[in-house]
Amino acid sequence: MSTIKKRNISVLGPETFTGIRLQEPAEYAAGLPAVKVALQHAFKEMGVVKSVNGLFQMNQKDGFDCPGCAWPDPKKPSKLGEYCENGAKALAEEATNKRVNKDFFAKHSVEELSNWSDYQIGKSGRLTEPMVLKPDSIYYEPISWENAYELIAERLHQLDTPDQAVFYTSGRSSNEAAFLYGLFVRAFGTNNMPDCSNMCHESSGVALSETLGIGKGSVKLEDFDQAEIVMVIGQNPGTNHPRMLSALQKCKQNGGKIISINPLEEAGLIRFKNPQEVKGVLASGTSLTDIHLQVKINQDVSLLKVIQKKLAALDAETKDVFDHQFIETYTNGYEELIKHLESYSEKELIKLCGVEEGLIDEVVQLLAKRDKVIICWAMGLTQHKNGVNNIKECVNLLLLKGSIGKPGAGTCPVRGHSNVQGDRTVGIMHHVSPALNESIKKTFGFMPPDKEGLDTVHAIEAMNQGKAKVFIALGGNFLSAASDTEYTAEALQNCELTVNISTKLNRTHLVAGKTSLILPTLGRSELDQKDGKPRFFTVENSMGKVHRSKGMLKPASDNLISEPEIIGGIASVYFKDGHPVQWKLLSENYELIREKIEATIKGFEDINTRSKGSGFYLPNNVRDLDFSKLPKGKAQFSCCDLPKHTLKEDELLLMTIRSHDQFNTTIYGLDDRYRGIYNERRIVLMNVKDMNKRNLKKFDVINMISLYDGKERKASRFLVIPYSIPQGNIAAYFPETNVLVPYNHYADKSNTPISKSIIVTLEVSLV
Ligand SMILES: Nc1nc2c(c(=O)[nH]1)N[C@H]1C(S)=C(S)[C@@H](COP(=O)(O)OP(=O)(O)OC[C@H]3O[C@@H](n4cnc5c(=O)[nH]c(N)nc54)[C@H](O)[C@@H]3O)O[C@H]1N2
Ligand SMILES: Nc1nc2c(c(=O)[nH]1)N[C@H]1C(S)=C(S)[C@@H](COP(=O)(O)OP(=O)(O)OC[C@H]3O[C@@H](n4cnc5c(=O)[nH]c(N)nc54)[C@H](O)[C@@H]3O)O[C@H]1N2
Ligand SMILES: [Mo]
Repeated sequence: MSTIKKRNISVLGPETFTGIRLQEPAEYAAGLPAVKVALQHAFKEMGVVKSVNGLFQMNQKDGFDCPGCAWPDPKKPSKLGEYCENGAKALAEEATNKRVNKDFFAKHSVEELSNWSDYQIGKSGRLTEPMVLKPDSIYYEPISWENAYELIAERLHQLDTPDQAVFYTSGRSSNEAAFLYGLFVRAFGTNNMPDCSNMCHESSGVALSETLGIGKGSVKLEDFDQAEIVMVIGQNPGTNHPRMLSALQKCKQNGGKIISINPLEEAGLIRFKNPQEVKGVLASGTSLTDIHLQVKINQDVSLLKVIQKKLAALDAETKDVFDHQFIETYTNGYEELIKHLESYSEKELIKLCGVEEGLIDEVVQLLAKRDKVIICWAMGLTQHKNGVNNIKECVNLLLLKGSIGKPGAGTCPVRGHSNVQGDRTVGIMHHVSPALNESIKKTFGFMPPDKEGLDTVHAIEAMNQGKAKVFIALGGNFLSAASDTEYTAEALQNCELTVNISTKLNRTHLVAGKTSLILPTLGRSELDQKDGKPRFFTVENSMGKVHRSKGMLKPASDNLISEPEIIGGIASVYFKDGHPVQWKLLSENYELIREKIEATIKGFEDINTRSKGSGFYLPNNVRDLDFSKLPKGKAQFSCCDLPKHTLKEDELLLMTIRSHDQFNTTIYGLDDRYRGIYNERRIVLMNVKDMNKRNLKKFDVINMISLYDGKERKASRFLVIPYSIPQGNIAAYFPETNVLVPYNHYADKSNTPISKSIIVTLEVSLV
């Protein structure tokens, strides 16, 4: 356990075991157990009445958007409730009846709390009032909202330049809150806006922008009904996007095929028992995956190249495997791609990806005859050194098949946080957009800075080196989500001030700056009123549709303020009267914020009306087959190199993944039901051959060590579990393993930490 001098804080928390139980991995997702577990979590945290009320409002037209993932709602939400097991857990976590108030903080110092597990910390309850942790103190104490704003304004004014402040955003915030936040940060004078996307789908954004001209996906939910093939690559929807299984089920029922590409055979992709159908709960359910390709970690490019090579060979004979008319009309770089593919040996590629050739041939046969293909992906592709190329290779395949911009086909990066995409659309980004700057100048009368800001990895570095001194976070748990936990801890602890606008207590509040503020805010599900009138806000789902979300549950405390109003509070105290934007006025009137979004950002015309009901789609050039902004006005094929991994004999490639009982750094429970792992998070999944090679037995305790740039990082005490995973690969949960991810090891172009391909060695733990 590591500590700091001033406050004796445990950065990593306890490394104790909780009592593992193993079962066979599940053979289907959802069904009755999911309903049971969902209700158990809900009833335990919220009681029966609130659970029933809350769950029936979630994802309904006049209700609130699920605080979990960003999967879109169907046109007709199910009357039985349009939520999944993990949505119910997300709601239970937010709407819990437990409270973290001033008495709690008077009783427990940050030193004590830092020795609690993340699970315990999260389960303490909802934050209820603003709190301050003063330098040299180890107890948070209450502070008034006004004094908190004054303190922030004072510290911001004390900086030598605005670039000494960092403004993080997690993707739960509404469009209104995110827009106002971005506006304030720019008015303050910096583009230092790292956000959770930097650790998430940034690679998708970069790859899709460069190849197709928009950093978002192209499919709509309806496309799954018509798709002939859905490829699910590097994504675990059964756990992380359970409502996606209904879309896959529809695809299957309409005769579609599902191909999964994943080092693990995730139970959620094997068979699905739809809890929203009576027969789904009782009968045997729908089998989902037709072919599973157990690719080695980070060898998707090799696999996708073999598939394309084999398709190209067939096409050379028949000329009807690729969509030549589409390629001719809409794409650039086809000949180069074919030549590039020819330069690789099929045998070599097959060996690299580790997939049986027979299975690859089956996939090739399926793809050869069909052109309505959707490719879905998530973190299994983005969080690698070559994350951007992984996605470009998917785009290559879709372009070859003409599977873009037509019904039943296209790109589907499955987003993480429920409004991460919206936050980006309304201006949360560290890059400079000259068009947005001009637009802000026109609408608000000030010119935003034109210097590139810091993204997540560079913000950590700047804070660690003392170049940034104030850290403000709109949501999230920066310490635990970011890479290199101990380095990030130093970074945060170096800051003069850290501020977290949060709903729940988390480790970032404990591993804090010299002065630290916790500003509690309303959750998604809670009633947000002004002068007795309920307000709503808007969010954008994973498929680019903007719609309303209106909370209805009683807020956790009377002293909670909405995110826009907190931002307005900070901004109005910071600027006093010396700024053209009427911060306070704007922050209280969401309708006015929406009018300003409409005036500043394309595609939001008439948002106040159009966001009603099921909402409206934002413009998407790929859906219109308009590639005019790209070189030669065409979609781009890419020639991607293979990833370079030169693993030594004793080294393994580690992917850090989510269990079924967590939302990022929020730990709902200790079970990973689909993988058959119960009551333990400190585990490492390993191939039996790799275990034998090292003389390891089930439940042996090991440490993982990563060595990068001469620096050794260690994650201690994990139980070995034999599992079906390719040789040379291991898997363990994040955030426990984030300590192993070097802060300076990230993807080319997107700067996303390489959380899915960490080179490690193992040692037997002696404690
Ligand atoms: N319940 C719940 N829902 C969530 C979240 C949560 O934590 N809990 N998190 C939300 C967020 S922010 C996000 S970004 C998404 C994350 O959703 P996912 O991306 O599904 O989450 P991970 O657990 O990171 O899973 C990555 C999957 O990729 C596979 N994988 C890893 N490396 C590779 C590789 O090299 N190649 C291939 N082909 N596969 C690989 C892993 O085996 C795993 O199945 O979910 C969102 N929804
Ligand atoms: N090793 C490894 N690291 C990873 C990943 C990985 O796969 N492996 N995944 C990465 C990914 S994809 C992501 S997106 C990041 C996630 O990074 P973050 O978004 O920073 O982390 P979360 O755990 O989602 O944040 C949880 C906290 O958000 C606050 N919160 C919840 N709801 C609200 C709300 O409505 N408003 C406000 N203001 N606060 C709220 C609560 O206080 C809660 O404690 O982690 C990344 N880190
Ligand atoms: Mo994410």
